[in-house]
Amino acid sequence: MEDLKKNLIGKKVRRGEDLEEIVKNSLKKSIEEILTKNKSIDIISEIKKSQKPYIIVFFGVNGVGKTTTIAKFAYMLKKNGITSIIAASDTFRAAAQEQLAIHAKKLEIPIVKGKYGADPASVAFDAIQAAKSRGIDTVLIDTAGRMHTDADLINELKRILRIAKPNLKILILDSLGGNDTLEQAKYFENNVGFDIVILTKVDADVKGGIVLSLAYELNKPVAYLGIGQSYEDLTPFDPNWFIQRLFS
Ligand SMILES: Nc1nc2c(ncn2[C@@H]2O[C@H](COP(=O)(O)OP(=O)(O)OP(=O)(O)O)[C@@H](O)[C@H]2O)c(=O)[nH]1
Ligand SMILES: [Mg+2]
Repeated sequence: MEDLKKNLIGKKVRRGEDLEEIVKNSLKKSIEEILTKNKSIDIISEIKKSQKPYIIVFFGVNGVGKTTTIAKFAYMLKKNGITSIIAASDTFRAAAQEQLAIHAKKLEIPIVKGKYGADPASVAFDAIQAAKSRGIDTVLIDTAGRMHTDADLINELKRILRIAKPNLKILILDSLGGNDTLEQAKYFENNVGFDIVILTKVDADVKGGIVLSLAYELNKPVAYLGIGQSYEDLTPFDPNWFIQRLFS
């Protein structure tokens, strides 16, 4: 709104010019500036030029799509000629291990599992060791969903991060999460920090306004969008696509 005031008040409008169009275009420009301010890294080239293994931890609240996103991510890496190993560090939720093992099998990617209730940080550690000894490019660490009310799980996540020392921390957010989503992002930022966001379930016909709040309030880029439930359904975030959708 401040931008609009600054850019439009006092502006001369010629006869026949479409006022609505002028306001819309000014708003689009402001939104574009906000969205392009925080450049997301090119993860593929980052991995290719980094020392092996490149370690990524995925986290977020329950059910946002962490595990599914890891499978999509591993698929994307594979298509780019990058090998990965998955650490099933969600030893908390029933069947989490099996869910990830099914993906790993389908994708023909190695996985390190842990027993139900086992220490998730040591599962991550074992996966990193395996990657080192087998020359695998990336380690993708899945974690249990956690609410900010759950101090134990947050401390556990801190421990995983301390031991894994990841190159990249990815917060998974659900585009259907509504107003709570920004609060989640703030909470994770203040407690463990994160580098980029992957926003899931964008196929559910949402405008995804959270993208704008993240960029504006937290200076965090959305790097990828989840746009469905199959492996191909992970796409790099494109500000122009988002703006078009917002104004459609
Ligand atoms: N439509 C749609 N569904 C998705 C997307 N990403 C994930 N899902 C679905 O969301 C549900 C939860 O996904 P999971 O990957 O198990 O979520 P999670 O964050 O690992 O869940 P917890 O480990 O229990 O915290 C599953 O039914 C997924 O298929 C997406 O981009 N679009
Ligand atoms: Mg999961």
